[in-house]
Amino acid sequence: MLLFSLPSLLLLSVITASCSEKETCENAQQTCHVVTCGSPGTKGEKGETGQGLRGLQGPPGKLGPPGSPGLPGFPGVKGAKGDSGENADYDSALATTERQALRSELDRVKKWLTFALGKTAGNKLFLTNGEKMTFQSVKTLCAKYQGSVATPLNAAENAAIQKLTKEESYLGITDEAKEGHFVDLKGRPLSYRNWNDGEPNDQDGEDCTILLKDGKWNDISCTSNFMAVCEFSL
Ligand code: MMA
Ligand code: CA
Ligand code: CA
Repeated sequence: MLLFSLPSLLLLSVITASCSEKETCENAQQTCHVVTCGSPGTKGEKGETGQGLRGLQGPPGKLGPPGSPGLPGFPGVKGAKGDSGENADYDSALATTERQALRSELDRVKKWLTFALGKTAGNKLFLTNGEKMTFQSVKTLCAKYQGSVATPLNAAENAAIQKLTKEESYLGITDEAKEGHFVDLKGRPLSYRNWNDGEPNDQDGEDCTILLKDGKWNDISCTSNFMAVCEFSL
């Protein structure tokens, strides 16, 4: 039996192919007018109970024992300086006592240094490193230690330098600036002199001064090597 003519069959197959299989029957009806809705079939019987043995999750367990303490933290930032306190006079008196104690200790150390290594005259300390060198090197050496080249201002200072070393030593006295006009290293004219007989003679252009072993002075070449002696105020 032939239910549809051939052109009708072709049209129906085109219309049904344009409708998605996932659409509900009602949705399909809105767009596909040829589709009609059938009544739902009867529901199948419920399946057998599964074989699963797993029970429900139990309650949380008891709290564990406490852990060991962590490492110490970093130190905090330093606090602001406190106020001067209730008794600033006491603090000041304490500071004075400490200053006096330091002064006393410093004096003791200076005495040890002088006893072992130096010679003094008035408030001057004369020291040597025991090396012979040019005049320029002596100036540089003494400046490095915040002293200056030994320059006797009187017989006592002259004797102190003489006793410090058995060698001939440079003095801080020259006529480099003006020939025949001997001055100290600050350019001041001499108030004390102890030239040897016949000196200064500027032999071959001598512009520096040395202390001879007998304490007398001689002018000498500044590039010759003599003992380095420096002076320091006490
Ligand atoms: C002599 C004497 C000095 C001079 C030195 C140079 C030893 O003393 O003439 O005046 O400075 O020689 O070496
Ligand atoms: Ca000279
Ligand atoms: Ca000379």
